[in-house]
Amino acid sequence: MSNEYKFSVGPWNVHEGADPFGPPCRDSIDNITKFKAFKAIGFDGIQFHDDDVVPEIETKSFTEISTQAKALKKILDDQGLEAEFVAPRLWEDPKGIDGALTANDPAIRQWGIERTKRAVDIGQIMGCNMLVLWLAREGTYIREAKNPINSYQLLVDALNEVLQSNSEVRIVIEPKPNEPVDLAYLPTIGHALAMAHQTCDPTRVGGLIESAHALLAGLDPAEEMGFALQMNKLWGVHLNDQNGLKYDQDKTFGSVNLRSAFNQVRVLELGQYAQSGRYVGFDVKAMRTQPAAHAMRHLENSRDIFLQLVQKVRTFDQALEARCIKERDYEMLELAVMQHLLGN
Ligand code: XLS
Ligand code: MG
Repeated sequence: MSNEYKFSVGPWNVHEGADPFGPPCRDSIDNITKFKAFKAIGFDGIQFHDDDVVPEIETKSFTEISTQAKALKKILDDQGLEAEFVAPRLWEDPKGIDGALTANDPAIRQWGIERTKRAVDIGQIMGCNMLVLWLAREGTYIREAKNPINSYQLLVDALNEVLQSNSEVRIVIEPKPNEPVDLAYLPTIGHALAMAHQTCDPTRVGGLIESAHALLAGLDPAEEMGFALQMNKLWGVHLNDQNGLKYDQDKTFGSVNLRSAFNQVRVLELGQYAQSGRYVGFDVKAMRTQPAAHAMRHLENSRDIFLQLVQKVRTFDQALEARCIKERDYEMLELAVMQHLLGN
């Protein structure tokens, strides 16, 4: 059991800079070039969507899909990398416009389940049993569009079908309260883990917490992580930062709120997350203004800030902390944290 952390990142974290108001502003970089760069800056795990592994997956047969997945697995092996998880990108296909697993049309729901099972198959070929479900469009723009009781039942049914289809798979729910939809189902880790307990095998369903998603729900990411850690259900993290209640910004970890970042690292240390062998994932994006030559700095910087904060947590004066807590002198404790972060 090592207390060293290992890090993961997804190919979508290096992107061309398009946003809802403007086109791409940087050239595309092929995945193999990205993987080499990730490895060089200290990342050993790669997060995948199914169509990151197999582009245009909807047009391909299972034989083509497995051939491409095997080829990519070989590339990862050669570079000393591994796949952390595979997630079905149900939200980009036109069929999933109103959600997939909770769509009102049963044929779409069936498509969503089949595609999710296919993502499990891809994961198996890639050597990972983690299936991440970010339920992007499972929710509504207006409440009257769906029956929430029904929708939550449909989600339980879908999770059960996936669990029953493969005895190895571990489903990892990544909650987010909104965006793209106005209101998403399973907005917090509490919702996700409550649902996990309703499935046919709760031991195989856990959660992944993204800092910005917790912030968008008005919650404290570190405390959300603590909730999941208490249940042994924190199976992944997507560390990043977020400046207020805006669009999902995926900013460099710690770049908005250093104290909150410190507390996220602190809770991971308290919960012995490094010893669990799970990856510290980042879900960060370069700013659109960033020239191509520096469009990977957000990854390097996030990892660097994380590691510096690990040292901050490990060197915080424990005796002083214990004394402040005993005397209930939380002003002193707060000042000590601030001074430590300021380097004094
Ligand atoms: C989007 C999500 C997504 C997941 C993987 O907001 O964070 O990137 O991490 O599907
Ligand atoms: Mg994420």
